[in-house]
Amino acid sequence: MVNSLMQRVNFVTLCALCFLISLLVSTVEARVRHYRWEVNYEYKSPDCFKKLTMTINGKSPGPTILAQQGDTIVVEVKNSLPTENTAIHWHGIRQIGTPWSDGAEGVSQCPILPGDTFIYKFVVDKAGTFLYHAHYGMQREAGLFGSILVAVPDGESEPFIYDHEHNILLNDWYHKSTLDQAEGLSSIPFVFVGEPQSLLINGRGKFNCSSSSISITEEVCNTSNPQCSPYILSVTPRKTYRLRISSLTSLSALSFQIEGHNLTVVEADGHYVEPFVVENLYVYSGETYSVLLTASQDPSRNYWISTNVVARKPSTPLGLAILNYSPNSPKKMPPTIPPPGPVWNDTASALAQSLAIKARHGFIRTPPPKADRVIVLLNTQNKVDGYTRWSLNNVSLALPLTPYLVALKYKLPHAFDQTPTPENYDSADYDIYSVPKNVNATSSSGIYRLDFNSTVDVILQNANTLTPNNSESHPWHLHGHNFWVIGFGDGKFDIENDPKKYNLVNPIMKNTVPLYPYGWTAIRFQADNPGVWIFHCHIETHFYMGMAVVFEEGVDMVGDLPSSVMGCGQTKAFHGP
Ligand SMILES: *[C@@H]1O[C@H](CO)[C@@H](O)[C@H](O)[C@H]1NC(C)=O
Ligand SMILES: *[C@@H]1O[C@H](CO)[C@@H](O)[C@H](O)[C@H]1NC(C)=O
Ligand SMILES: *[C@@H]1O[C@H](CO)[C@@H](O)[C@H](O)[C@H]1NC(C)=O
Ligand SMILES: *[C@@H]1O[C@H](CO)[C@@H](O)[C@H](O)[C@H]1NC(C)=O
Ligand SMILES: *[C@@H]1O[C@H](CO)[C@@H](O)[C@H](O)[C@H]1NC(C)=O
Ligand SMILES: *[C@@H]1O[C@H](CO)[C@@H](O)[C@H](O)[C@H]1NC(C)=O
Ligand SMILES: *[C@@H]1O[C@H](CO)[C@@H](O)[C@H](O)[C@H]1NC(C)=O
Ligand SMILES: *[C@@H]1O[C@H](CO)[C@@H](O)[C@H](O)[C@H]1NC(C)=O
Ligand SMILES: [Cu+2]
Repeated sequence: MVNSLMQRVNFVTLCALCFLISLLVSTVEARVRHYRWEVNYEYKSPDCFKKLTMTINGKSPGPTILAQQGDTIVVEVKNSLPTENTAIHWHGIRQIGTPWSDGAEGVSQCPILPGDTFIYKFVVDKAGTFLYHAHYGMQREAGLFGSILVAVPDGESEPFIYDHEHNILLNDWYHKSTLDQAEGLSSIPFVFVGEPQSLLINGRGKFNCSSSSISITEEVCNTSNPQCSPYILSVTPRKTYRLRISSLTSLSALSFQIEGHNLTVVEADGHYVEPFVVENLYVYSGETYSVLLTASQDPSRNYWISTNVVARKPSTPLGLAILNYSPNSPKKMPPTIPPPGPVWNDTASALAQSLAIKARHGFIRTPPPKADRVIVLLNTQNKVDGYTRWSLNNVSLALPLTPYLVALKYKLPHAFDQTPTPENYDSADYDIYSVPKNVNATSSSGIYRLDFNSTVDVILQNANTLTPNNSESHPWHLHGHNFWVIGFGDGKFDIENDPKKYNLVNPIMKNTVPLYPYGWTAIRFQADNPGVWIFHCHIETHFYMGMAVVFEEGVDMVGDLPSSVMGCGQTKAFHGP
C-alpha cells in the first residue's frame, strides 16, 4: 500500500521532470531567430557600374538566414525606401498556419508603407535551400533578395557526405532602374528594356566599362572597384563541397558550370534528388539546387566558374567567379578561356536535366494516384486594351486593391472579380505554333477556389508569343505548397494519352518548375494548406504583366489575421472582427 503510493509519487515527480526536460529540450531544439532588417536604396557597383540598388541593412544580396528545421523565424522589416511600398516573400516556405506571412502583396497582405515596420513570423518546417525576395512591383530586380538555408535537426544527417558547404546565389543585372522598366512595360507603345547587362555570382559581376557607345566616366563605372571583384570559391584538394546553387534572375534562364569539374545533383527546392552527374547545371529563376563538387583536379592552378544565359538568344556576357585551389593565390587567374556553357537553344539537354530529377530512394512521397480536378493553363502573350500582357486561358491577372486573404476570410463584398476563371481553353481550335489571329485577352482579379485537401493537377501549356516562330520558357512558382512534377512533353498536351505517361512512382517535389518552349509541364498538389496562394511565372516582367493565377483553399480554417496585413483597399477602415 505504502509502497505503491510511494511509487505513484515517484512516478508523478518523474513525469513532471520529464515534462520539464522535454520543454527545455524543445526550446533548445526549436529556436526563435530574430532579425531586424532595414530596406533602403543605396548606390552600389555590383558589376562595377554604379546603380541605385535596394539593400537590406546596406547589403544586396541581403543577409543569409541560417536556421535549423523547426525554428521560428521573426523578421522585422522596416521600409526606409523614401517613396516606395514593399513586401517580402519567403520563397519555398509553406507558411503552414501563417498564410498572412507569405509576403505576397495584394494576396496575403497590404504593402508595407514607407516608414512602416512589418513583422513576418513563420516556421521553417523543412531542411533545404530556400530564398527570400521582394514581392512588390518589380523590386526583386533592384536587388532586394537573399537566401534561407535550413539545416536538418540535431541527430539527423543528410543522405550524402561532404566536408564543407558554400552558397551560390545567381542573378542578372540591369543598369536601368526598375521603375523606368516598369513604366515601359505598362505603356503604349510597349517598351522592353531588353537583355540584362551582367550576370552576377553572389552579387558580383564585371561590366566592360569601355564597351558602351557613350563614354562612361570612371566615377560611374570603375573596373577597379572592390565591390565588383569576382567571387572566390576556395577549396582544399581532394575535399568534397556541397554547393547550394540558386537563381533569382529577373529574366534569364541560366546554365552554371565549373571548368574541368562535374557536379553531382543531390537536392532540388528542398527535396533530396536521386544523385546524378552533370557537366553543367541548368537553373531557372526561383529554383534552388545542391550539388556536390570534389576538388579532384590539378591543384597547381585555379579554374573558372561561369554562368551563361540559355533559352533566350543571349547578349549578356558570361558571369565569372574563380575556383581557388589552396594554397594558390585567389588572385591567380586561371590560364584558360572560361567555359562558355551550352548553346542557348539546346532545349533538349535542359529538358533532359528536368527528366533526370527524381526523388531519392528512401525519401519518396508518392502522389495520390488520381486528381480530383485538372486545370489546363494556356500560356500566351496578348493585348489587353492595347497593352501587352501575359495571360492564362485568355485571362491576365490584375491584383485587387484589397488582399485576397483578407477579402475571403472576412467575406468583404466586391473586393475582387467573382467570375470563375477558366479551367481550360479551346484546345482543338488553338494553334500553339502561330500568333493568334485575335490577340486580344481580358484582365481579371478572378481566382480558382479549390476544395480543401483535394488533389489538383495543373497542366501548363506553352504557345507562340506575339512574335512569329517564338515561344519562351517560363519558370512557374507556387506559394504555400510543394508539388509533384509528374510530366513534361513537347507540343500540345493530349488529355487522353499523356496522363498515362505521368511519373507517379518517384516524381520530385518542387516549388518552381520550368515550362519549355512549345511544350507542356504537368504538376500535382494537394490543396491542404488553408490560405490564398499565388501561382506565377517567376520572370519578373512576366509576373508584372499578369502571368499568374490565384488559388484559395480552406480559407475558413485560417485563424484571425493580424491587423498589420490590412490598411489598404476595403480594409482601410476594417481591422478584423
Ligand atoms: C571592352 O570593350 C572594348 C570596346 O568594345 C573592347 O575593345 C575590349 O576588348 C573589351 N574588354 C574586355 C576585357 O572584354
Ligand atoms: C576606381 O577604383 C579604385 C579602387 O577602389 C580607386 O582607387 C579609384 O579612385 C577609383 N576611381 C574613381 C574615379 O573613383
Ligand atoms: C564529366 O562527365 C563527362 C560525361 O559523363 C565525362 O566525359 C568526363 O570525363 C567527366 N569529367 C570529370 C572531370 O570527371
Ligand atoms: C540555335 O541558334 C543558332 C543561332 O544562335 C542557330 O544557328 C541554330 O540553328 C539554332 N539551333 C536550333 C536547334 O534551333
Ligand atoms: C482588340 O482590341 C482593340 C482595343 O483594345 C480593338 O481596337 C481591336 O479591334 C481588337 N481586335 C480584334 C481583332 O477584335
Ligand atoms: C481569346 O480571346 C479572343 C478575343 O475574344 C478570341 O478570339 C480567342 O479565341 C481567345 N483565345 C482563347 C485561347 O480562348
Ligand atoms: C487529406 O487527404 C489525405 C488523403 O488524400 C488524408 O490522408 C489526410 O488525412 C487528409 N488531410 C486532412 C487535413 O483532411
Ligand atoms: C516560321 O517557321 C516556319 C516553318 O516552321 C517557316 O515556314 C516560316 O517562314 C517562319 N517564319 C518566320 C517569320 O520566321
Ligand atoms: Cu514567364
